[in-house]
Amino acid sequence: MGASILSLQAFFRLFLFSFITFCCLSSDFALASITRHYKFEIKLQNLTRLCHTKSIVTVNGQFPGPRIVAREGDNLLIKVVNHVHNNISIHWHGIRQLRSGWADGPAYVTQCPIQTGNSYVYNYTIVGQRGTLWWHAHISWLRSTVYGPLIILPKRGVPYPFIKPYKEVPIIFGEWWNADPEAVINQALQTGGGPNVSDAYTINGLPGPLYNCSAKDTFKLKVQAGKTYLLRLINAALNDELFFSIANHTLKVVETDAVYVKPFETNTILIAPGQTTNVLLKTKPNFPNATFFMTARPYATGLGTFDNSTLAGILEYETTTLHSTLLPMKKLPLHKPILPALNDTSFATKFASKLRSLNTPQFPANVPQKVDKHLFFTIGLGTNPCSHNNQTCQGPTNGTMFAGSINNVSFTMPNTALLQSHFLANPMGFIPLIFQSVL
Ligand SMILES: [Cu+2]
Repeated sequence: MGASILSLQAFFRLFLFSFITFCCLSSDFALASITRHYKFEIKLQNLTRLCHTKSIVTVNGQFPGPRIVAREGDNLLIKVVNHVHNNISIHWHGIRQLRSGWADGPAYVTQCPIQTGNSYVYNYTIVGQRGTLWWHAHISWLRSTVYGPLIILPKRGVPYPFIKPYKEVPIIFGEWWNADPEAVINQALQTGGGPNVSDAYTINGLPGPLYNCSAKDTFKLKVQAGKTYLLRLINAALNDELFFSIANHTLKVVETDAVYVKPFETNTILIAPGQTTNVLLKTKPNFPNATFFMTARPYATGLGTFDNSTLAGILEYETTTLHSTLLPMKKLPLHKPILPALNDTSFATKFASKLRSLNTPQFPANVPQKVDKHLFFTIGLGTNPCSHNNQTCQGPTNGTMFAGSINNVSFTMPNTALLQSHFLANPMGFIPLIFQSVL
């Protein structure tokens, strides 16, 4: 009897121990990673910009699209349902997709596009990345309206390698066409000329007051004095590198493309299409009695025309009761930043050379130390002669059409889709078609 009571106590102790261990472990697991579910309904939405109303393809009717927020290590399950007439696929720009290439999103490359009335669940885990990325449609030019931020926070309990910001604000640049962007790219592909340039750049979907009929569509960043803000900058413009600056303020670059960098300060940043950059904005210690433009416009040196307009948003300090007797916000002086010239390559080169990996024990720069072979790539935009039977060819000069190239070799569109070639287990039937000029 005594022995059985003892063993009962031992059993309970063991049970309690196991239970506590299980709880601790499972909460550890919960902290380590979770699965996050999102639903993207691809649908049309009427939208007016620059006094032009049109129906655009969106996710959940939002422009820009919804924000995805996850932590490093999390699993994402995103169900995309296509309610529009266009085929669609969504790309998770910058996600490494380790062993989940089928969730990457480029239509006809890693998946067939999602057809009208169909859906697809993107399933992937974020491994070894944290910072700002973004998502966008990856078929034709639908990414002109189908895009949004993808924010990866560090694992729970892991701090940023920089001061904890008071607030975080995604800022996403885009391009706006009054025309239908699908018609614009289709025409360009047919004629071999450059696509018609956009009518405006946008900041969080808004062109700002420097465009006609646009003053009401102005992004305002309301801040408090004496705080640090983390601006998560994303360039979702289709074709243009952009300079960006906030008048009378300095930005500290701390991360690009979801990789921490050695912090450096600058008045202006340069951000390529597809690129992301996190910057810290330290606001003035006291209410400045002024408001400040934040502007962006392109850096361009290539052939062809480009949209050389300037977007503007406004940095506005919130007043406290202390300042309530001051001038109303509208009367405050408005400062404007001075951006580099449109073709300021010297600035671009200097800026790029400042980007250095953080390279700390926690975030090492693991790059190969030994190089087996050096390869030299020149990427350019040149021209090809129009084919004789192409009556619609209207490139930059008579009888030519634009052609992008690597080492002066252009891409030749294969006759068999990559997926089909893979399915037929005949990759070699595909590869020589692309690189026939090289082989
Ligand atoms: Cu992309």
